[in-house]
Amino acid sequence: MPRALITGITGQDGLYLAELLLGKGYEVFGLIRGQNNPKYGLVRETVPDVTLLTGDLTDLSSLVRAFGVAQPDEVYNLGAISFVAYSWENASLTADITGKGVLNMLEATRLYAGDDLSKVRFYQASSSEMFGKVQEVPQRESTLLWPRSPYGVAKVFGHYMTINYRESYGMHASSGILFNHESPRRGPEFVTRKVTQAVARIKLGLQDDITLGNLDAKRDWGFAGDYVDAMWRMLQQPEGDDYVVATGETHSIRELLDVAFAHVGIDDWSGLVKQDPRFMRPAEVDLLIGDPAKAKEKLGWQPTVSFSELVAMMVDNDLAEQRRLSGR
Ligand code: NAP
Ligand code: G4F
Repeated sequence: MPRALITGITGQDGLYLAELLLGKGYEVFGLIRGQNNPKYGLVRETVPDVTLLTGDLTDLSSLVRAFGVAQPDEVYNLGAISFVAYSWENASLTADITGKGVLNMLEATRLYAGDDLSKVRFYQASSSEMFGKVQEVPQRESTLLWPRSPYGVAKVFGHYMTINYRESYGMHASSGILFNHESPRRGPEFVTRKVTQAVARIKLGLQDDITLGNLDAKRDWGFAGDYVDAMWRMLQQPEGDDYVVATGETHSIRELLDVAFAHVGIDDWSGLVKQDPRFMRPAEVDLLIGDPAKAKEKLGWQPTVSFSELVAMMVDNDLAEQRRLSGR
């Protein structure tokens, strides 16, 4: 039975990946931080077969101990401060966790493997946010990185460290440059879930309107369940490598609003959406659209959920959740 260690088990991708690996017969270990993590119960309920180990990406000794217990064949480093807007307010913490945390994981992997680095494979959750002020359209593996946020800069550090460990030590280390991926498990701070939650609440008469920032930014949005499959496929390749994972389509926040409101029968949302500079970013990433050709060719990967299906899935989930919570 192969063994996998996942950091970020309490997050959106951690849960989908754990379900995928358990379904494939893996023994799965998840790293969880904090003395009383509020997501502990959710993880226990969603993936009861995962063994939870205490640790923090900023604490190398805790990672070394987790490796000792998990004895993993595959390591998926998904843990991070992942909310871009928050990274300006907490730039140093973001550097420590999202950036240096990757180095700690690579070092823990090397210490665990000792003389036999072939016994373990490593996945790093890199991000399309690294493309920032995009230098090429669509973005591919060779596109120059130009990050626009402390989060993006920290991800670039982790990305190049992963490549460096592959080149320096021959580690089977892969970096997935994943474009935005969403699901009913997406945190409510991200724009897709913020919109689908608000649309559901407006439809049910629980909320009057929604306040957003920049409506013109464009993102390449896919379904998280598809994207964790790409992570797994990377670690099944003979060599570590870097892959863009994306749908190849882009949509603005305005289009997201069109599709989400239309799904509940509201065609004109102009009076329901407000804008506030509070939600604007000091430096914006205006346009993301990925070219997933390499992932398609080498990994046999392709997305299975369209943009409109994804938005409908999230709105339907939020309608059900809000009905349950409100009793309406
Ligand atoms: P998420 O839902 O925000 O989950 C982040 C995870 O990181 C949580 O489990 C969180 O644990 C954990 N974490 C935070 N600080 C930690 C620390 N100091 N030590 C250990 N764990 C820590 O993110 P996601 O959407 O699942 O994304 C997974 C990864 O992919 C992240 O690295 C993200 O940056 C990257 N990524 C995401 C996307 C996307 O569109 N979703 C795209 C590209 C890359 P707590 O619950 O304890 O906070
Ligand atoms: O949903 P977002 O917060 O996601 P963002 O910044 O693209 O980051 C996500 O995707 C990255 C991959 O490219 C990941 F690496 C990262 O971890 C995260 O998962 O914002 C999307 C867009 C931005 O342009 C933002 O300015 O939506 C715009 N936006 C407009 N109003 C808003 C809002 N974003 C949020 N969160 N909240 C708003 O009210």
